[in-house]
Amino acid sequence: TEPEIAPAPAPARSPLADRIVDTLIHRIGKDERAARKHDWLAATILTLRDEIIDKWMASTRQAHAAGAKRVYYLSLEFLIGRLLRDALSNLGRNAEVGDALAVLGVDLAEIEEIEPDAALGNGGLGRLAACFMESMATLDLPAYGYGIRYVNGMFRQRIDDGWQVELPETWLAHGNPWEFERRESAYFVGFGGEVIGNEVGHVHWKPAEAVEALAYDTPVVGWRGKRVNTLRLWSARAFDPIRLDAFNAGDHIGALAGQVRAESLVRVLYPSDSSAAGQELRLRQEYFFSSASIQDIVRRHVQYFGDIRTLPDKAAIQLNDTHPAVSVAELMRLLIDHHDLPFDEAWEITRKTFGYTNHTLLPEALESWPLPLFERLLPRHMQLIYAINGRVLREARKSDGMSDQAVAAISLIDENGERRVRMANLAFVGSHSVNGVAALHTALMKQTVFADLHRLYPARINNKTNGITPRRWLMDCNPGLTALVRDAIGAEFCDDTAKLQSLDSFSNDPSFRERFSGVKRSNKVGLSNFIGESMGLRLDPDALFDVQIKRVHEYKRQLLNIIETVALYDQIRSHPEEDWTPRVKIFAGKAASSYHNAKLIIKLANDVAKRVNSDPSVGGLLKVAFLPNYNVSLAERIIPAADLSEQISTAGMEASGTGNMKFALNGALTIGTLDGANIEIKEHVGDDNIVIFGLTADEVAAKRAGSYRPREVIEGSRELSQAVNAIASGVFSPDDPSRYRELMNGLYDHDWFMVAADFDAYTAAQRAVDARWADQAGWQAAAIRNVARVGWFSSDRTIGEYAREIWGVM
Ligand code: 26M
Repeated sequence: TEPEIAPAPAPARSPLADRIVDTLIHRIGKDERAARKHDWLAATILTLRDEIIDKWMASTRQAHAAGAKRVYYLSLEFLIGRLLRDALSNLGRNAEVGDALAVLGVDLAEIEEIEPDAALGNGGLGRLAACFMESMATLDLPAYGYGIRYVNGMFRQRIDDGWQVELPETWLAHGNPWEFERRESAYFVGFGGEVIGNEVGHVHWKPAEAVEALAYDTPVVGWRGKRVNTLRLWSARAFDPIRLDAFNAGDHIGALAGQVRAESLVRVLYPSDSSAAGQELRLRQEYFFSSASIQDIVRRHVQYFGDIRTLPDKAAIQLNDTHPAVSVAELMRLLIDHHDLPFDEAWEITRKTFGYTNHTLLPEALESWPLPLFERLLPRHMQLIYAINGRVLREARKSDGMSDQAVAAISLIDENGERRVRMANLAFVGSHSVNGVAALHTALMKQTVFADLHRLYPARINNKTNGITPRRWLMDCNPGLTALVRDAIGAEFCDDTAKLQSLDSFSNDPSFRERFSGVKRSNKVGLSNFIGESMGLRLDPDALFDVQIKRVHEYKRQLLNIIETVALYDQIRSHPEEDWTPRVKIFAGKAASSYHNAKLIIKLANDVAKRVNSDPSVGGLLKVAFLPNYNVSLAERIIPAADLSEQISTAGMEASGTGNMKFALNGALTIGTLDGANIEIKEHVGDDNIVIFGLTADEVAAKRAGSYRPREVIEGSRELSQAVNAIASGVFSPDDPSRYRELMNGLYDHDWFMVAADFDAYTAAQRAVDARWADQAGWQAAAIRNVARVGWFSSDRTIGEYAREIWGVM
């Protein structure tokens, strides 16, 4: 008989484990045996939060004692994702907390996985704000983020029979252990009503309605826990939550109407990243959060420094796109109506305080509000905007060579047709700095949308190329690669990604290349298992993983990728004898709920996937996967497993892109156009380590201005016409053969996004990718060089530039 083996004694509980259990009992109200995963998650976060609070208070005290200038980042979106892993790793507590939980029989990775993904943003702009918050804490800058605490953030996407279905996401369902409700920080925000008094005497705005803005603070932990900053999100409540007179008179619903109206302000994030909504509720959201934030900033300044006139020395307010642009008028109102400053002085303070970042040149995304709506909702701000406009237009008329047309383009009021307030012009004239987010984008700002404003204020536009935080987008999402890099070049890159450069020479080291491709392979196995379990699709981890994940928009050209996939499918079937590179085409992304073509493109990707994946004649050579519900957490899973990064927007249309940077940092090669930050990525990684194709921005502009005939282009390309015809005639939609007829007709007739014009160059580039893949040593070397050479795209570098060149805080 076998000797009996005594069970190993349970390892002693660490003080940390004891604290987690204590939190579980006393703050969650559960004992160990009753606790479920969510309870352990909350107990872990609350325990960690207690430690963060000490650093948080120290950071606040330090800024106060130093009389430091503070940075305020105003954004209607913060796409922060999950926070636990990020906080643990920035505090260097990953292993310790993992061990403590293991002793309690809890798997840290498992509870990390059930933390809700805070999706208070649409895409690039919101994620940038989140990366910036982390980098500002890392660089030890006293900074506050201001935004809205949406009850429903970005919708959850379900794919039903290939179609996108939008469901509400309830990220607060289990409560939010990260946040602190600040009952003491509440502000009155008014709407409507009338302005009393005149320009000469004392002016007073008497709003018809008001809500109370209530602050919720989330700590933002910088790398190595050096500093903890605050993300302050506003919620709304009625002043009288219930009108007792109405209630007692029997009007039970009417008594609650104020509360319902207030809550509607923070109910949902507008789920569009490409077209201005134009609805009254959106303007109300913008003003609500701008007013609360500016009041808070002004209150803090006066409390700390006593004199409102020193505001620009002690506060830099950055406007994340035009969504908070009404802040310019709100600060003017507070300075003039509440602090009794003369207009000129108020204007100087305002301009010195604000900076504005533009994120898109798409005309349909430029915000403007019908003048009657603006005037009804914000009558005092409308007066101030007229006064500002008068000043600016007088300046414009005085300057040499300004045509009437140029003056009209500078005006804050669009007089073409229905009169509208132009928020970009307001943000521009109200700021001392206006920046674009990549070199090409900034150049185009000067040439197009802001050409006349640029002539009037030639020193104002500047570039700040975007960046990404290497903590979340390398160290946390790709521990395998991080460990490998650390073994090779030491840990210095963790504090300064420029140090990744030393990895460059390892691209020539066969044994390193072997280990590097081993890490990539194991990430691909991980993703394959996830896709297998979640959608029942089996993938070959040795195939080339070709990935396009981003919001679905015509200018991002998922359609180009899908048509190329169809053409490839065709080729593989016609020439089965050829030596095809096994590929997995991975797509993910959400479409704005009202964006018809974007939703149809999602359906098409799913229809193509269905057909291709079930066709035995392509063997295992081609698979197509559309992963539902793209969000930050899914990106963290997919990016480390990618071989090829699709960045194929029509040149001149993607302001920067930031996914492009995340993929390169994780060792994927880019196939892309000369657009946005792709151009700068190419300059950093070198022409041999990126695959560039297609029209340049200038060529696109010239084609659009000239006589571009897409029909001729399509008919002149056998591969393209076959693929387009197949889609148009219902090969992929036998249940509804005309489903894609209109979509394909759009290519023949206008092709605004130059899908046809770039198709041949794109397929040629894809076949060049195949050839490179066949040379695995060469491929891995190029991938390693990407990792080594894109350290510059850290948001620490970006924020350093903002701090020195715009905010004056470093
Ligand atoms: C506006 C009005 C009403 C409702 C929604 C909007 C709106 C919301 C988000 C408009 C645009 C929005 O986002 C634009 C955006 O995400 N731009 C992206 O910004 C990134 C960060 O700078 C860049 O990398 C991307 O290229 C750019 O598309």
